[in-house]
Amino acid sequence: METLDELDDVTISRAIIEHYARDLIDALDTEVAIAGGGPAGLMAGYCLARKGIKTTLFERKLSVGGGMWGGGMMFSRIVVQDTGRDVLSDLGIRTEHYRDKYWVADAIECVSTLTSGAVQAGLRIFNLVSVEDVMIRRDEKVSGLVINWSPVEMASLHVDPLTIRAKVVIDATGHACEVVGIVANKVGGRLNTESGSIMGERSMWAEEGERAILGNTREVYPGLYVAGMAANAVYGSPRMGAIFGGMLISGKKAAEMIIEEITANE
Ligand code: 48F
Repeated sequence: METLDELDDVTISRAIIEHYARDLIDALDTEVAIAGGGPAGLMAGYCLARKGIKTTLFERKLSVGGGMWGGGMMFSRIVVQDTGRDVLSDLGIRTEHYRDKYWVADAIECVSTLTSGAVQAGLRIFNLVSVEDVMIRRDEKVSGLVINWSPVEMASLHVDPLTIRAKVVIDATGHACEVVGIVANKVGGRLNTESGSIMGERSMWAEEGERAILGNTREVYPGLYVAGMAANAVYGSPRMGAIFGGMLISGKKAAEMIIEEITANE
């Protein structure tokens, strides 16, 4: 009969603490820091990591995936158009043709495969961590993120945060566009929008939302890019429901712009 090796509980604890602390210390200086692990943040992280750019993603919740798990109203299927389908196919995610330009994919397969691809490409993800502030220096450029444990935030505990330095930050926090909100409110900076401040998300209109999202994916403040639903919220474009091609392509576009910027500055 097979016997299990003797296990020491404290060795297990030591392994967990040492490895996590090692990885967090390594992440203190990162090239790109992403707030939010929904489809846009994960896709951006995947594309950056694949190019060998040191990228760290912070997700408030226990699980990454954001609004993708639940498809539309908890029917866990998502819809993409042809371009979105190409992105899913590149990741090895299966799609079924519905009709015309519409393709359907299993939301669970999308989140799990995208997450696995991103982590294996080198993206470092810290879940249960909330971004609560940004680091700003005299040049008025966002130069990092201020983070804390989500349970600290949830319990409103008076615990000071820690800081991550980054060359570039991406706000991929979805509808709430939290990082851009922090810059607008606390830094008082003028954003690269028509009004100089957050324009606010508009009501559901899939076609217009999908059309606008790529143009809205850009550097909204020095050092701070915005991707995914946050981009449409910042630039005053509509939400679009359970059609996800725009989210994925927005994450990819943010990554491409940042790769260009980092490469040009090397
Ligand atoms: O909301 P979310 O999925 O944003 P997305 O990637 O995709 C939007 C779609 O899911 C959907 C849609 C499709 O048409 O409109 O809504 O743009 O993912 C955002 C993630 O960011 C996390 C949040 O928990 C979620 O998983 N998040 C939000 N604020 C913070 C954060 C924060 N301050 N710190 C860390 N994570």
